[in-house]
Amino acid sequence: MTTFNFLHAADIHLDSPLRGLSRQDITVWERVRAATREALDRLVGLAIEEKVDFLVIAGDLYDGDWPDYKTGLFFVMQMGRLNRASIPVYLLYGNHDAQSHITKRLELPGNVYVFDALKPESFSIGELEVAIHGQSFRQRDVTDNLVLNYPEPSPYFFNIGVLHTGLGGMSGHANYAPCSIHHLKNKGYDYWALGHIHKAEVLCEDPYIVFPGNLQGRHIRETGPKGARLVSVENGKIVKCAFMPCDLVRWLRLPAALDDARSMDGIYDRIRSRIESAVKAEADGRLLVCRVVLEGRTEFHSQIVVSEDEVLERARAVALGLGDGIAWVERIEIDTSPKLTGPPPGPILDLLKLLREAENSTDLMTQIQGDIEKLVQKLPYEVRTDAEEQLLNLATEKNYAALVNCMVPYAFARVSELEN
Ligand SMILES: [Mn+2]
Repeated sequence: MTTFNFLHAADIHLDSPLRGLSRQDITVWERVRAATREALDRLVGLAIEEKVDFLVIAGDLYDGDWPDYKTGLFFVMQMGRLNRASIPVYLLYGNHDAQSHITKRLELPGNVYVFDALKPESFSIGELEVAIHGQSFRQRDVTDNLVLNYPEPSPYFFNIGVLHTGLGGMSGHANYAPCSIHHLKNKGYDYWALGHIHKAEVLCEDPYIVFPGNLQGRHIRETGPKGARLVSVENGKIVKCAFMPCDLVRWLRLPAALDDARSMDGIYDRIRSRIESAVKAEADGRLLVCRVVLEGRTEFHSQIVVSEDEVLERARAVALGLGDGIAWVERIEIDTSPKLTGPPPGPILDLLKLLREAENSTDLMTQIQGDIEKLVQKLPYEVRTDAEEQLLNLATEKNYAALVNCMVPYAFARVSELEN
């Protein structure tokens, strides 16, 4: 068997927006809006630089149907770069870019081989003694175990299986094309190039079963470095399966303990030092987008709760003050608790008691329902379904009792602040 190397990427979700960052965040918007494109640009650059023998894309190249042809043209342009460098690409479509789901298609250059969606298809690279097997998704919700029909391994060849799968139903991902790790192991292939799960994971090393993760984190649940796998094969054996970052924006949940803060200024100092060290440790020269989670017992708890917007903007100023394009604060999450010097005054205790009992009041619940339901119905569909906001989620789920419970700390903080 021969010696070669290849890149394995998946879940590029080209032109998908980065959630949690909006056009209003003008300071970073220009830089992040094309992040998924630039990540693909980096992947292609990496393929050329490393002189790989081929590139495998294991599904969800596109995020969904294109709004116009620009998305497709950008991909074709990148494939053209690889064509000039004589690097073939083996492309499989997943649930987000299933055959029936994408209405527009463009001519792809001759170096791009697309896996059939009706049956498994194999491509052989004779001079490398490599066989690559895969099947694209015909429609979004493939519920069959596709692996069962994948062909037997080609004898004396290095066999790669390309598959978009939820495996056995991993957290946060729809279980499309389900199969078990045993199905994959028993197939007799040397490397399983999987896609669909956005968190990078090497599930097995004999044979290699790999989710490379997505190429660019797109929201706060996709944290940390994102990229592709560079696989080196010597005499038919994998000698390296290295993670290669391709992202240009990195997401991070950043806890900041405020127990020791003596003033509001002290709180911003704390946020600054947390972001500064995170930039050093985690960003690797990329823009670090942080969700700052304020924690601990602090006498400033109430002040933080009632002036959340101001705290957010001041934290953003702190981040921007560190340097151009180094860090941005996506949001503040308040998880602090009050440091009480004594029992709260009687009226506050009465209010808390009232609020705690509120969820049992049918009258109040009916009234809240009447008010909130109308508001929620007015929201655009995407806002309602993609909400990251806890209160909005509870409102759309019609969980009004939990909604009232969420108001307790806020009401407590407001009243305590009035007291001061
Ligand atoms: Mn997918």
